[in-house]
Amino acid sequence: MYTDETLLASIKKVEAKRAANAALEPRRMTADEKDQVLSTYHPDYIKSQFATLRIGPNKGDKVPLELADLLQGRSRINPKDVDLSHVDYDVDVLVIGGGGAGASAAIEAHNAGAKVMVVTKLRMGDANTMMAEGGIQAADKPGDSPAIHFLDVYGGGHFAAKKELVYKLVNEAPEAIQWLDSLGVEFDKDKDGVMITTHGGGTSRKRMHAAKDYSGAEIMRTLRDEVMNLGVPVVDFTSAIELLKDEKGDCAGAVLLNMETKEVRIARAKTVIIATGGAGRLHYQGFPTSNHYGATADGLVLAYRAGARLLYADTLQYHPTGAAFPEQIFGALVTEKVRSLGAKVVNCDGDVFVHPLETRDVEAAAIIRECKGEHKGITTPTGGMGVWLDTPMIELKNGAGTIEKRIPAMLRMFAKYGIDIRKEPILVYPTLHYQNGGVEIDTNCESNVRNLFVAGEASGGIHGRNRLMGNSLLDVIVFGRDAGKVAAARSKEVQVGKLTLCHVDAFNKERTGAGITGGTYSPKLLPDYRRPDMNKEATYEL
Ligand code: MEZ
Repeated sequence: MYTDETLLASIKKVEAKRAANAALEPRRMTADEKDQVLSTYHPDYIKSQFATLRIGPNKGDKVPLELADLLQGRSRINPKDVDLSHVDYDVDVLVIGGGGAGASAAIEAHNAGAKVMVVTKLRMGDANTMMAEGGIQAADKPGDSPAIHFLDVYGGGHFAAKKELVYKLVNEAPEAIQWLDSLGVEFDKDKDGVMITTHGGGTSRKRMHAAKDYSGAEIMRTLRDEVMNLGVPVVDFTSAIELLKDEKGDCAGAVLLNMETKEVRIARAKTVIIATGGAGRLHYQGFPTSNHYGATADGLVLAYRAGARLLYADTLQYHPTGAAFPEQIFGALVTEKVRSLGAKVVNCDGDVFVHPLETRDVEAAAIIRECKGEHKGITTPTGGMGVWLDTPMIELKNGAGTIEKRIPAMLRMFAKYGIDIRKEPILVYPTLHYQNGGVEIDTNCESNVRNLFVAGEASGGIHGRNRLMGNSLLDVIVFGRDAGKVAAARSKEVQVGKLTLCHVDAFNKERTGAGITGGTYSPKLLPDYRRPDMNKEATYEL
């Protein structure tokens, strides 16, 4: 509920201009204008927030400060204390991560006849896929094509994506939708059974398929059921803390840590798939996040220490519309679908200052500029910043009942705090949403470490330097499935040699050589929200 006088006065201005704003077709920014707003206001351009890596395969590259700490951090194990002669799990394909990519990989690897095991530090489905709201892209309607989808992805990513990965993403998208439909995902359909599709930021065609505004939960529910129905073993509350190699230098499993008992277990595997998701819980630059609790960049750390190269680990996605108020949902995702359905962002005077569907990096930077540069933002009752997202425009444009029908989760999220988004605008500000880069992969999802595959948000190269809405749910399905199939096929020809942790010793040596001592234990595993003055017993280092 809004009670603050200044907010109420600003809302009056928004209401007065609503009808005119709803009818307005704001112009798109030129390429130069986009460059200008990005370089001045996007957090990725704040040089002081990045460090140069001193060791590892990406030595010399810049990454966010918090990530540099983890990538160059201390292993949680001392290799000489780990007994590699006792193997607890022996499988063909070890999938690390229980989100959309991990589940898709496990299903396909199992279907290809491999002995698969999923290990996840929380529970199956506790992942960013579950949190995804607005939808999944696929060019499967007349007037659209994978070629047009390719242009949108490639341009939206600033022409930096690996073209062969984009090619695969867009070409396999229609089949990914059919696969999900056949597994039982309840996509929004019209009365004739045709899937309803909408625009997202930077899409030139309406190709966003959705299950209301809980598309990710619907997809994850279905995938999780399939994993369970197939009887794929899932070891939960257990994290991978180092990868294992064999004496040939190929990936050969992982050291696992039971998060409850702190017991260490050895999983030998012919192939490993990292599907550990993103990094929002590292709260880069102090941003709140829309991410799941487990999003702490663990896969990047595991792979990096084993010698895998990262690509574009310096580019993050700040979703333009995180909730800025009330405090209880600070940083939570306000899906882009709200803007797809017709809501626009407006400033404290009720003026539209940006097209609502610019690509995410541009839209987010424009909102930050409006608040910090133009001083036309709104100070929230708790002292934060935001602009209005004028949600009542949706029903002006599409008729009463649209919000309840198409974005019921948004309606409920704000209703809990006495805000009726059908009648009142909401306060939004960018929130840390996605890791655009990650471990570099080829079209087989393989990293430069043999038999180490990566799928989903932990991989890098598919989206270039900026991802478009709805291409993440797509990427976890397309690349997750393929990683499962390829890893299963590869496992048939792999003979695992003697297990080693020599790469961890080598990494430790490199740290010492670079003068890095002490430092953070990594992978991080879980965020730490305890106050700095609290007694922080070291939790997971051994
Ligand atoms: O792809 C996404 O990140 C997505 C669909 C988010 C959203 O705004 O709903």
